[in-house]
Amino acid sequence: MKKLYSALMTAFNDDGSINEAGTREMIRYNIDVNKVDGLYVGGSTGENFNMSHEQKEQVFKIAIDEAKNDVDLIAQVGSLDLNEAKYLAKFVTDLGYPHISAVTPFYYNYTFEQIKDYYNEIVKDVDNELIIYSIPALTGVSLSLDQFDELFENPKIIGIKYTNADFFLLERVRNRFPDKLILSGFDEMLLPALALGVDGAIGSTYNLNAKRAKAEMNAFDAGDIDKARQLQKDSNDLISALIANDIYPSIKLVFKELGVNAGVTKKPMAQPTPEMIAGAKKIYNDYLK
Ligand code: SI3
Repeated sequence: MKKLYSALMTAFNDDGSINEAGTREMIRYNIDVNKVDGLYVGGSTGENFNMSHEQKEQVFKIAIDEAKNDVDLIAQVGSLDLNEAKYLAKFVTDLGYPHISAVTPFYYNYTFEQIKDYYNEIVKDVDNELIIYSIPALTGVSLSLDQFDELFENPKIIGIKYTNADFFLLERVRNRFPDKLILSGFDEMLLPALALGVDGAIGSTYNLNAKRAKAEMNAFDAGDIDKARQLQKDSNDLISALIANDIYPSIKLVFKELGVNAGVTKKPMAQPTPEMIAGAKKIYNDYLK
């Protein structure tokens, strides 16, 4: 059974502090209404890389406290500060997170040996399993098939969150590592990723669009490719509109239309403008009502 995860957003107040009530509302909405299989906590969509260390801890605590054992939880602990990544890996493991994930270290053009050392260090002292978060478009780090192979020599490294439009590599990865967990990260490319055999998907737009994405997965599994294509087209109309209106603040604004207080994004992310608010209302009316 393929799994669908929402990449959890963080609700912020205007001053950049965390809006705990709003963050809890989004978690509940994902579990009770969207009926997702899991949440990816502390990822790009959660604005992890905008946050202080204390805020990261706060979000990890809120998410597991609210979600309890209702859904699977993956905590993204990767950080340019390896000591922080190791600390957070232990912190979330102690909180009870069943999986951890870590973005490839970026900015300094690390060598593969350094990247490998980063992953092995993160998992070394924790009794947990790690999913590599590969997102070359934002990190500038592309891992090759052989490099994934080397990382998988560590048995605690169990999979990849594959946010990459390179489908040649995805096919190679899927077939070289049939037992590894491969989760697709680009919501607008879910169908081709399903065709190549991913085990599920993690994404930002599933916060709003999980039911359609689940229906697409089910149609795909049932062999109804025409239906799956139509559902992907409908999803992509929504995703295109969200991207055109600035995706993260817009998802939060659409949440508001759904009666969920999702707060705002944290600066320097864009703050809502009257045009953006009007755009989000239109997106809700056109694609989600
Ligand atoms: O870490 C995360 O929050 C994600 O799951 C990111 C996810 O891959 C999203 N990528 C980014 C950069 O936000 C996608 O869900 C993406 O927003 C969506 O496919 C629209 O392009």
